[in-house]
Amino acid sequence: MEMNRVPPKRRSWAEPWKVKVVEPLKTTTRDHRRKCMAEAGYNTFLLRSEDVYIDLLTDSGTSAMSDRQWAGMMLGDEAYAGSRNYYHLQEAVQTYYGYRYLVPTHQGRGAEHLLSRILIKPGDSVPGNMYFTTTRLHQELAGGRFVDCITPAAHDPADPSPFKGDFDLDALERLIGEVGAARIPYICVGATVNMAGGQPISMANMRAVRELATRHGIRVFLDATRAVENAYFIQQREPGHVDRSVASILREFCDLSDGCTMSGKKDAMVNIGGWLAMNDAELYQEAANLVVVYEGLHTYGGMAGRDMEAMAQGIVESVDDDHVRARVGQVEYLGQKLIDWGIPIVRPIGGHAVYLDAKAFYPHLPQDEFPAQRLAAELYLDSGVRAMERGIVSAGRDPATGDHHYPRLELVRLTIPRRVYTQAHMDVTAESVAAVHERRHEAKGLAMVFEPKYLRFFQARFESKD
Ligand code: PLI
Repeated sequence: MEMNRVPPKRRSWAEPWKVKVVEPLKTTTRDHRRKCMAEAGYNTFLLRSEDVYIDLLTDSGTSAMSDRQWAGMMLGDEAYAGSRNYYHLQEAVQTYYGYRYLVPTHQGRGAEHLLSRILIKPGDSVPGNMYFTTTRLHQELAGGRFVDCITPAAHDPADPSPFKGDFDLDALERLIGEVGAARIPYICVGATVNMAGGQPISMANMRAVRELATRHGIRVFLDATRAVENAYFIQQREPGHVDRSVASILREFCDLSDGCTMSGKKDAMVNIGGWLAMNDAELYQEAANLVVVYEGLHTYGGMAGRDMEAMAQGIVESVDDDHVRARVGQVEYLGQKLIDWGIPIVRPIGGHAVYLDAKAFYPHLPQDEFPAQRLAAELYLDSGVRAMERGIVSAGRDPATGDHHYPRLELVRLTIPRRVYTQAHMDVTAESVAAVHERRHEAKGLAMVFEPKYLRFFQARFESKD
């Protein structure tokens, strides 16, 4: 007899794009992966990508460009000076981010370098809502000291607060009281906060930071790398914003800052590019002069004309509500699956990645035996899925004492590139994480046998303790 099927109440969303070009993936054997991992010194950054099946190392420069972005590549005006594409990019930044002046750079850290060199004097303190690796290094290389002023909730992977990227305003006030506003060149606001698990900062908190900064005469600079995803979380979670577009939230958010550094390789979905932007004319003059020394002329800053065109188009696409919903929705899909299976991840689920809690996976491993580094290696060995350590190795050493920083968060990041993988890839990834979780009691620690001086996580090598 025919069953009377009732359609499900829940209505699914689907990606607002269809596939036009595909890139074949290769599967590998466990034996091959074991050899590759040993050669890579247990560091997923040192694997060859052709030995990787599903690449969740990063969402940086790895997203899929649209047909319109690729068409833009053909419109590259490769003039040394005054390229038409520069003016398109300037217009996109002014429209969607709202800053008056634009200095293109080859990627985000190029912008961080310029900003740090211009604003930071030796002995200065730079408060932020948790460190980011390259950002803090450039602050330190300029003679500054990064001071973490993020809300304490950010350090607890199980805390479900909706805005774990918020500043602890008391900590910020305390710092100003201790060192004086004159020794704080700017407040560095990350949105979303990568090292906290892709967690957003609320509009209300950003507004409070702005007010506090204005009161003390301090600048506010945004790390806008994933500010679109941050705007989406504000729309979804913060009262009063649900009926607004992501684009209008982004604009209001950026208007609370004096400028930004930006890696275009994330939200803006290009393979390379970034920028520094600001509203202050004098600061712009300095940056436009310094960029010539380190990146290229102020109308290309290390980018080809075609890359600027692709980025201008990518910005327009990035703020589309359907796009952001599907993008963050895919991350949510993977994260929810892992939560349902009892696997410890950072809560709430982040915007660009799901973060496995390696301390909870491997409580038998001390942090200086690199549990997250081991977990990322185990995942690759199991299935060829590549993830990234975001724990003690990424945190590096305290320049004052030379000791490891011991971050409370010891994480492995499963980072989802935009418009690249399907729901089936998420299923395969989740099943591999579950298999590694089942074998968690067998995991052994690692010893670091090579440690580069700067940003050691990229190139450090390890040996297994078994
Ligand atoms: O990789 P860059 O130089 O284009 O951007 C540096 C950078 C700055 N801020 C933030 C929040 C980042 O996430 C960032 C780069 N992130 C990378 C490469 C990542 O894998 O997360």
